[in-house]
Amino acid sequence: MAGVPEREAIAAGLLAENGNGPTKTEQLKLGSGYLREPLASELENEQAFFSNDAVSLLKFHGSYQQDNRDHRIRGQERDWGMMLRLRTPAGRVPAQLYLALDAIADRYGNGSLRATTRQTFQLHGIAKQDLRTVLGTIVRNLGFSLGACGDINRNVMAPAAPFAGKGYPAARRLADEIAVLLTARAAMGAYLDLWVNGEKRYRIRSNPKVSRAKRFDATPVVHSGDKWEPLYGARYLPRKFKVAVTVPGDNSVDLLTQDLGLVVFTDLGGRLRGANVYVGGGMGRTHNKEETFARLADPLGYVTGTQLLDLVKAIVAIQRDHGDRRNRLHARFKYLIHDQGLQWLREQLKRYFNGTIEPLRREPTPILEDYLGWQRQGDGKWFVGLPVLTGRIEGNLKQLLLRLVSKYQPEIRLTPNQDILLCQIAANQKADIQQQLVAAGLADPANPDRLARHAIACPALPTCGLAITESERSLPDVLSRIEALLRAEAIDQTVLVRMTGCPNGCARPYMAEIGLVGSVPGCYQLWLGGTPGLTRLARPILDRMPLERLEHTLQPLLRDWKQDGPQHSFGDFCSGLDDAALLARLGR
Ligand code: SRM
Ligand code: SF4
Repeated sequence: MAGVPEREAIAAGLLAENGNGPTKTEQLKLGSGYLREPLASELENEQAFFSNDAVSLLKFHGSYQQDNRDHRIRGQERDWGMMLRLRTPAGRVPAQLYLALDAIADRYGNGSLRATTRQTFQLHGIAKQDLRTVLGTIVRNLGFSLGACGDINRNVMAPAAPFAGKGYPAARRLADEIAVLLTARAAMGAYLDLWVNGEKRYRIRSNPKVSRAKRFDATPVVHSGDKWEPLYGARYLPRKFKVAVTVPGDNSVDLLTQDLGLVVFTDLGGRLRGANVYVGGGMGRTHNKEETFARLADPLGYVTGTQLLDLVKAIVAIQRDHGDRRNRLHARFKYLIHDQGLQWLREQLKRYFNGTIEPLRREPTPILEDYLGWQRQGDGKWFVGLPVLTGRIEGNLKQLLLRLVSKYQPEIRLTPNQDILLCQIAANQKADIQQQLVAAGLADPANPDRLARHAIACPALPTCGLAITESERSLPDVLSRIEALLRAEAIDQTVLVRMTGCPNGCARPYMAEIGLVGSVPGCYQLWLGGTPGLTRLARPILDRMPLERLEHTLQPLLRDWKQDGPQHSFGDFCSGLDDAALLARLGR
């Protein structure tokens, strides 16, 4: 969106005219009958694509209209295909759903599945006329996509590992409860009508822990005033909203990048006692617009378990009422917190939240846990974490997973690192599964290549309409080139690399030790200085590094790091240098 002229921004629904009144997008949401029209009508027509208005609503249902950018030919109709994103709290995908997705990808999609950075699956390349069949099949096979995209709460993240202890079950349960709590009520009706002919039995199964009262009742100020959509109201949120839950010390969910992050504390019996609450993180930015920026969440305090769902609702309601609805580039919760401050939020919470915010509890140093390889769940069962570079499941890997999931019906859990865990494996199934992994070339899933282990990349070209550069397709080559540099300098440590095709930050590159962010075709902004545990923002050091100069640029800096000794991670070494010192150490 860099340099979008104001009139185009207004037409695209990003900005309100003259900075006043509702944007086109806000008007559209309000007049859509809780996210139905014009989508419902356009599903009936013969066109291969939706209008812009229908596309805006389609997002809330979990789908984006895209075209294959490799196939664009000036003057010719685009090669349209819908992207479909699921909503799978804590990354949990039942075997039945996985098998349905595998078949859909082959029959209706581009033949691949893609694990996302928020722990769900995306499918690409679905024709508009197949969308109803595909979404219907997903819903009938325990899947769900309402709220996977759109101005609403997104997929709730939580550690993917199926551990039976150490607070993990409580974190997963809380993530499920928040997902139910923040499901749009009236939009659910539209969703079922559009995709499964209104069959109410497919309504999201309410977690018994989230009572009807908790979900639908609210103090007057938390209630939107709309009786059909009590929490969100008919305009939903000003922008997307992202929540993650974790346990102390496990930062697999990249907690500080979330609008709302919760670190749960449990008693010896594993029961939820409360959570440390973090607010106002976010990655998205736009090149050359300094008023947009990546931001780390601030610690708010500790809230006891019985009050947590009320706090979550209160924070969502504050963003609903006070978030910027006139400028979508400034509409995320992080800007509200940045502009108004934490003290303002505390004052608001006195009205919206009938509970107490205590001082933060101590937490151990966060680690990016990845759960790769074979591990015990702690309940007699096993799970195996399989590394999947960039989350793309196709070819041999797809066939292997199809065989294993068909035979053993494991529960699948996706990690925020785009890896896949096969869970609930009985001890007597382990040897056969391991044999199949060996046959497929995955003999040692616990030890992938060191850079590939934690590197992630967004899809970018050819599907993403916002991509400026390659990302997913270039990452393997970029990693081999950095690996060659590390070897040449005899460096034993690893480096956290993340890559995106534009500044929106879908692979959270601003937390990486080396972040590559597409800036103009063939060139990347170079961000340096994040930490292996995802606790500090990196800094932009170069604006347009041609990718072919990657080695030339990084080699002197890596050599200086090596000389500095192994006591610092690469991110800490870079963070200890000011911009001028860093620039002086880059090959130019
Ligand atoms: Fe994202 C938009 C892909 C996680 C920030 N993101 C998009 C779209 C839908 C492009 C579009 O609007 O046309 C991309 C579709 C590409 C494709 O072809 O599939 C897209 N985002 C993804 C995924 C698939 C990347 C991945 O490698 O897995 C991730 C899906 C997550 C999910 O399962 O829900 C994905 N996106 C993220 C994250 C990371 C996260 O949520 O933890 C971020 C940064 C965190 C944040 O929100 O601040 C992120 N995506 C964005 C933004 C910038 C938002 C902002 O505040 O400015 C956009 C653009 C927008 O919303 O206008 C965007
Ligand atoms: Fe597309 Fe940019 Fe997100 Fe990559 S970071 S998927 S290029 S919006």
